[in-house]
Amino acid sequence: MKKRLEQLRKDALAAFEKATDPASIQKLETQFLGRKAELAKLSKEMKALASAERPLVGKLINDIKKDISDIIQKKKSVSKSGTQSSVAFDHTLPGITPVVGHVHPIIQFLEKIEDIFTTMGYEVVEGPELETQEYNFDLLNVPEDHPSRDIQDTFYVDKNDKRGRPLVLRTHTSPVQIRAMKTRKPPVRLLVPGRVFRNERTDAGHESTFYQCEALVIDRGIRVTDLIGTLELFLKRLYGEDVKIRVRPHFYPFTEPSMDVDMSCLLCGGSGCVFCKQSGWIETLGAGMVHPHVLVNMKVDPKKYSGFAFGLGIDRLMMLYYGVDDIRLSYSGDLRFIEQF
Ligand code: FA5
Repeated sequence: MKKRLEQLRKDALAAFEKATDPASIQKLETQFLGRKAELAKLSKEMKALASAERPLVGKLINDIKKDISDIIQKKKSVSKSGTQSSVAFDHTLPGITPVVGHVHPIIQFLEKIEDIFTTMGYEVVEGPELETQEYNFDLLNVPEDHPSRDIQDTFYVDKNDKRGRPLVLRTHTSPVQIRAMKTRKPPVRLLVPGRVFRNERTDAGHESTFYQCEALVIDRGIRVTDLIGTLELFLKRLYGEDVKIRVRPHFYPFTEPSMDVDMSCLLCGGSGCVFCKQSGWIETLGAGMVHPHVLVNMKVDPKKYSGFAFGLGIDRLMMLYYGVDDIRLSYSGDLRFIEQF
């Protein structure tokens, strides 16, 4: 009996070794472990054996069953993973292109501006979007009851500063002038890009969230002509030699004298369109010579030093650069717009 059992083990293992597909493994399982299998018959015949021999043969039968079960398990897992991989991974199928984002057109444009100014020796600094009224207004020569606060109406948040006044979403990048000068001494050339917020009624040229880029230069003997020369050089580097600029007197509490600088509308070539409100000009930035009070707030002596500052409206400059006629497109999240850049 032992001989028959050993032969059976040999035959079974050899048969399973050759089997590759699940159907033939299943067939062999029935053939060798089923109720009518040779092994089952031999188990029944065990009763006829001498009692001394029975445990030995019983153990042998169990060993053979275990060997056959092990090889079935092994074969099934190989055949299963083989089947899965052949179905799930087909090298010849075209791949799925992953969706890859890219830098927003406003930030791409801001980087161009930073490049122009950093080659002129400017240092790029940033400041917080949530500001105290002190930095956003007071230290820029805009006291609490000053009417020019109304021009930059903003969003106040439900959190107070140390003086118990609500914090504001900054209305411009100018507060960073004061913050930056806490740790610097003249001469300085600073560039401050960032997001600003205003309680605006939106239209093709106005948003309630938009980008500005502030510049601050303080040194001995800085004059208005340095300011205008810098702006002209910057705008020509950005848009080309043909660009025309127009300087108009304006009022900003933090500069004296102050001016607004317009650029010829590149969308309509100056003939008038919805973006330039039919005027042929676009207001692109505010500028001026830093007010002596503001210099004092920066702990800079106005008798020794003078400076200029300007705040570029990045969105509008970007629109002129690419020919975009509605500012709201930039913040719409519309991929048909974003993917063009
Ligand atoms: C200011 O914000 C001043 N802080 C600029 C400044 C800095 C003046 C330093 C002097 C010295 P103003 O409110 O004009 O100024 O805004 C500056 C520019 O931001 C504008 O010329 C315009 O291009 C842009 N801008 C203003 N409001 C909006 C708006 N709602 N949507 C889009 N762009 C705007």
